[in-house]
Amino acid sequence: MQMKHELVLATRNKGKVAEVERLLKVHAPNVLLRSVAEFDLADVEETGDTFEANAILKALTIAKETGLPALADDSGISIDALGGAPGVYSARWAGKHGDDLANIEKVIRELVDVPDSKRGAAFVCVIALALPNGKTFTVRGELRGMVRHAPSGSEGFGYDPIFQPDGYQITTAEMSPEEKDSISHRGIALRKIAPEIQPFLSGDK
Ligand code: ITT
Repeated sequence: MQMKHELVLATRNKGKVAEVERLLKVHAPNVLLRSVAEFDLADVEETGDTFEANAILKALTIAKETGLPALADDSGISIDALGGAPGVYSARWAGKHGDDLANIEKVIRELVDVPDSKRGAAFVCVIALALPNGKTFTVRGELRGMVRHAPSGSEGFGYDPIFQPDGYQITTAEMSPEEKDSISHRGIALRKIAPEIQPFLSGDK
């Protein structure tokens, strides 16, 4: 039997954890995922101004602190009419980190006068792998869509209730988890990185 590679999932967001676990179980079955919650570590401060910088910062900090390889996700929504904001500030857009309802309300208010033709947006996800020795690797996934005027649906997390992907009439919060995975920014990034994990961990890449 092949040995499983241990990998610490360096995210505390429960919505993301569920999606990453679901996708890696299918696309990287040889990886034994451990949670950052198993270790007594402080939160990593996200000081970068790009998704790539923050994903690397999170993965590298956790890899160094645990002595194990780590995988981190930095993600968010980039809204055309807001010049790409909230971007890396998506989790704390309304002030308090991770207050999904307040974040949604703030975006709805900011776009109140913006017509449908100008409500384009993208969900962006950068996944980083890091080793305790400093080696890193990143991939990016994006999903284009538009911002709805009002929330709809109760699946998913974050901005899902107001995000309608291109080609759909429903929000990502109205999709089954499997349907969201099949098109999402995180699904795209994880399917890209899955085949790279084993070579990366065993030093072949
Ligand atoms: P970790 O840093 O612990 O991974 P976090 O929630 O702080 O968790 P980020 O800084 O990457 O993570 O912020 C991501 C935010 O972007 C998240 O809180 C949501 O508001 C939003 N977001 C990311 N992916 C999303 C998705 O699939 N659906 C809806 N909103 C999403």
